[in-house]
Amino acid sequence: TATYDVAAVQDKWLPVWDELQPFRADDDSPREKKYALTMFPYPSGDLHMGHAEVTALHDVIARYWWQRGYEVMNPMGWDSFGLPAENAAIRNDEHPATYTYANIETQYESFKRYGISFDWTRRLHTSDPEYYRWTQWLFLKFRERGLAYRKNSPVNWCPNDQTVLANEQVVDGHCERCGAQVTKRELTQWYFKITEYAQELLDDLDRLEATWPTRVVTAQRNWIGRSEGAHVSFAISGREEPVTVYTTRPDTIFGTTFMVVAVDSALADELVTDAQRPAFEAYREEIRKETEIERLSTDRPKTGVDLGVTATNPVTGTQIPVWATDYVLADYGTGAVMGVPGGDQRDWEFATVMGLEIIRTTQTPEGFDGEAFHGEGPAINSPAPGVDAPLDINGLGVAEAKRATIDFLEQQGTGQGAVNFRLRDWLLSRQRYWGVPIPVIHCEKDGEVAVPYDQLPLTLPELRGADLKPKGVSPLAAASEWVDVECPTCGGPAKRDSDTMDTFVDSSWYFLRYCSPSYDEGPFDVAKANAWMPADIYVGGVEHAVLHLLYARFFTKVLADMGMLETREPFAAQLNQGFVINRGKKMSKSLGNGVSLGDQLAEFGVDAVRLTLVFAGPPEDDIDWADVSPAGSLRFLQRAWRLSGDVTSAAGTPAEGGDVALRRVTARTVHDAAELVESYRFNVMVARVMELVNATRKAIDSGAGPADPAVREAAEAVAILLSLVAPYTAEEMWERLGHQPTVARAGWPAVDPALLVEESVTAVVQIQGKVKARLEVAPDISEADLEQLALADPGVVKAIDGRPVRKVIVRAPKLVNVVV
Ligand code: ANZ
Repeated sequence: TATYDVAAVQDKWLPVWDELQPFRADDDSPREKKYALTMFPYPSGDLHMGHAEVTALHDVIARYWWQRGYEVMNPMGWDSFGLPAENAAIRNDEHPATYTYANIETQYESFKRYGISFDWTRRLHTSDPEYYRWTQWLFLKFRERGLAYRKNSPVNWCPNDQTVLANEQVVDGHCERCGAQVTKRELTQWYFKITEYAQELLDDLDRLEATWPTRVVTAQRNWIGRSEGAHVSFAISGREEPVTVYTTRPDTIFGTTFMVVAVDSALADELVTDAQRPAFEAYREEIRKETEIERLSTDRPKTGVDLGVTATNPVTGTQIPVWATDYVLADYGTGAVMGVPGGDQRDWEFATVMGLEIIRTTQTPEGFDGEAFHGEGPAINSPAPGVDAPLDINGLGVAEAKRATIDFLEQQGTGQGAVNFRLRDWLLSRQRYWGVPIPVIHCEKDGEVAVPYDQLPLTLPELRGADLKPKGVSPLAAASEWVDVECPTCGGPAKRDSDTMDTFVDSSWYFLRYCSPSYDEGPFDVAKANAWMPADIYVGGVEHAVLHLLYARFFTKVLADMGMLETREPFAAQLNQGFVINRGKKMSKSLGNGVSLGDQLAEFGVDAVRLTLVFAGPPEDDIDWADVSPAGSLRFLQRAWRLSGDVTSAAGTPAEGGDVALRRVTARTVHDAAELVESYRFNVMVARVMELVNATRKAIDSGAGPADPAVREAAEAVAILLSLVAPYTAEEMWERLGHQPTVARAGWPAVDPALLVEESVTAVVQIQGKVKARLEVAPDISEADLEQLALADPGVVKAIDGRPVRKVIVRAPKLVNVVV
């Protein structure tokens, strides 16, 4: 018997597919469009197991859509600016482009061989001037809309990468890229005003909930962090202007026994009295050495300094002390907090350490023996017994008490209901070379001047090796020939902005560029983008739950407001794959448990590796390479392939009249496979194909025989279903079954619905637990249909005898229990 030569089959089909280009998406096709998007890689090294997994999973969906008759756009490109290339360039004394484009070529060849159905005519690289020209264009448009601006503020600084980081790039106080502890610096930097879209970014998550992974939606909600409360003004002794605090609990105003201000805020510096200044400055020096995690840590003793002034509680008129502390953050809310030890644990600890008064304003539940209480309960001490105050909220629940307090403050003119977001504006400047130059010129006379649109792209100067060493300012600042320019407005001497953009800017719109990748009148052809967008599926890693996905959503909304996009959300549905691990652990050099994709492909072939990744389990789960069997996958593929050689009926033979039992299995498998793919249960789909292979083998060897047309029908179905996962094997089978390439566009097998109706099953109808009727029903009857049938049955109607039905319990297809 012939053997299945994996390498030969790969070598055979690759050039044929290259020639046929079966996955080229036609913008003008009359078919319904589907946009299958997967996260594009950084070009660092060759592809690894992670890439192999995510693209194998993603390809199941893209290839399925082609088979179902859609026009599918499945593009791929490279997120090719960024630090790895720059660091490699410093190490190797070369230009970052060398490393970048060499790796892109390597990955491109690997992707091709790996057989993913990408439309390579749409390939893009974010580091190409043709691409970043439009990143610069978008930046300038955002700036015109007031959505890109510069400000001076304390920023996150990575001392290792020598660059600032967005809040989103700081993970537990460390640089998300290199792991170094992040410090703070005061710098003037560019920001995108993503906060302007905070409410919409939050609201639209409600609609994404049905089609996005829950953990992504939750992570975004938490990151945006909306809270509702009030701004409350406190008059300050010896100062004209009051200080406003932000609180989520205005109802606790009667329990406010002090005010705390962020020690590193301008406000604290302004408020402190001369007498307290030395103590204040000493304390501030101490705090400046701390990291944000230390500051927010709940298990450190609270610290602070009395600023020497007092504030007046607007409701009670009480004078309270004003302190500076590190547990209040300068850039959240107003940087000042009304201290309520009874309701906030940090305030409780602070009051305890400093000897400040504690007044509970919410009734604690029976047996409560904790400290601060922030649960539900009626307001108490609001005002305290015997105290005369213009507001009385005693007895009200938290929500009513909040509302009543806000109403009062608003009438009194000392406060206002307010909404606050945790989300900050997106800091986008980076002090690195290998990124998009910010197209702005700074002129002493004219200030910030945009580089004229007709001068875009503003390309990077040629720097290499040691020129790129991090020095705290961008390497571009030292490239004087590039940096020193004439002001476009006055012609006088001016300097280019020497920072480059965060690479997340590049990836916030690449999915739009794919829709018209060589368009040169704008970032994308509006009509084409509207025809393809939103992407119907976005497959990628959950590590992007916040950063990339939030930024891309923000860009989409701004572009919609610019009239360039109809959709306000870029990704209609999303799937996150798990990790490929080995022996229970993440693959890493130090553990020596890495699995080389190249080795696996060489040993078992592309299809066996792809099949293994898809078959291992639900896509969201981690895959432990120690628990799976690419050798077993290969054996299965050989079994499937062998079927195609055994079929003896001619191609085109109608299957009618063939073995009905096998035809039923085929029909059921094809029918279920569609549902399984659409619900991302790819592993179950593969299992079903395996069963179909077994059934076909049995029919050939000991049943209908190789000439039965049902056998051909089954083998062809196997080839088409396998084309979603194992394209080489499927193509080879298809050819051996007498067809022209490519199986990838053969079309989904037609299913005769009559073959899906199985013999009926008996459903029992009980009333008060007693059997009153038996019904013959289809095995896949729905609960609703079964209930309706049961209640309409004459025997059942008679037994109910007009009594009201209190409850119907349906267990389709076997049981209906009626309670009257
Ligand atoms: C009084 C109060 C009483 C508070 C109470 C809570 C409970 P979220 O929900 O995250 O928005 N806060 C306000 N600004 C702050 C800052 N810059 N740094 C640290 N804490 C700050 O949190 C809002 C609450 O966090 C506010 O409500 C304030 O404390 C505190 F029983 O005010 B609250």
